[in-house]
Amino acid sequence: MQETVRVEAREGWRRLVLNRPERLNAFTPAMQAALKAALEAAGADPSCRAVLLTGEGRGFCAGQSLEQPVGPDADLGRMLEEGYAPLIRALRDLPVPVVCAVNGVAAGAGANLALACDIVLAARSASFSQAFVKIGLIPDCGGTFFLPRLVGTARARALALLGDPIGAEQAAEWGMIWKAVPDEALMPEAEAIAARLAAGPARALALIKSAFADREALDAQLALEATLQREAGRSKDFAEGVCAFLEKRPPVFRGGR
Ligand code: T3D
Repeated sequence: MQETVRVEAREGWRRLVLNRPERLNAFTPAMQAALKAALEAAGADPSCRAVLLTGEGRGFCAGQSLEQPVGPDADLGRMLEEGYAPLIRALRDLPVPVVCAVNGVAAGAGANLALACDIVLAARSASFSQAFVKIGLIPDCGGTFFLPRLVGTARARALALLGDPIGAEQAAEWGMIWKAVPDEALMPEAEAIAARLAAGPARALALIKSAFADREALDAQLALEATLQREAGRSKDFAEGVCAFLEKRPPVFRGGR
């Protein structure tokens, strides 16, 4: 069976590669669990002093895998509490820095996974989108925590409410990411940063991460996202959004609360 997350050991650091390229690395529960386990294993290995996260193929990550229509009993709040929130916490709590090399489209949970990392570089051809609203959902995976802090509330609200993609250069201009680089420079630059961090003062790097963590606020926002997503996930608009994606047509949202 194909490994959904490939782990490659380097001198003092690890490269983690999301590996479902035929689905633009969209998240299945197995991939979520594999990424969390890979992060925890990296954190438990004293010889691993930095992590580089990227995606296989032309995409970084297209968010939650949408492969079948959703039934009325789906509890998205529970899926966040048990799946994505522990993953985001594992990333933020990792005592080593995580560099993210966004190699292509980063949508929904994929965009917010990238924003949860410590240093984010993106290829110029990459894009970021809070695609959730296009299927009748709210941003999750900490997006409502990270986005306003990175780009301010005016831009965060428009990105979340419209779900439009923005390119890597715009994302860098807005302060959403560290920098956009030419496509061919992405991996060499990201690897050089990971190697540099791996050779850095490990304790200080861990303490710098802690200083920025704002953990209580993140936990509160993850809990709020789960509550709101539970409600959004019960809506007919969500069911229609997923059907429309699967049928490759625009959704027809009918609203109603
Ligand atoms: O459920 C819960 O737990 C709640 C949590 C939700 C978290 C979320 O992430 S919600 C958001 C989910 N993601 C999306 O809504 C994005 C869906 N994908 C797209 O809108 C587009 O694919 C992209 C804009 C990302 C890229 O467009 P494009 O034109 O470059 O590629 P494409 O042709 O649409 O996709 C290529 C293939 O990947 C295609 O398969 P095919 O037709 O070649 O067999 C497409 O169906 C597949 N794919 C893309 N995204 C997903 C996916 N398959 C499953 N799940 C996906 N999310």
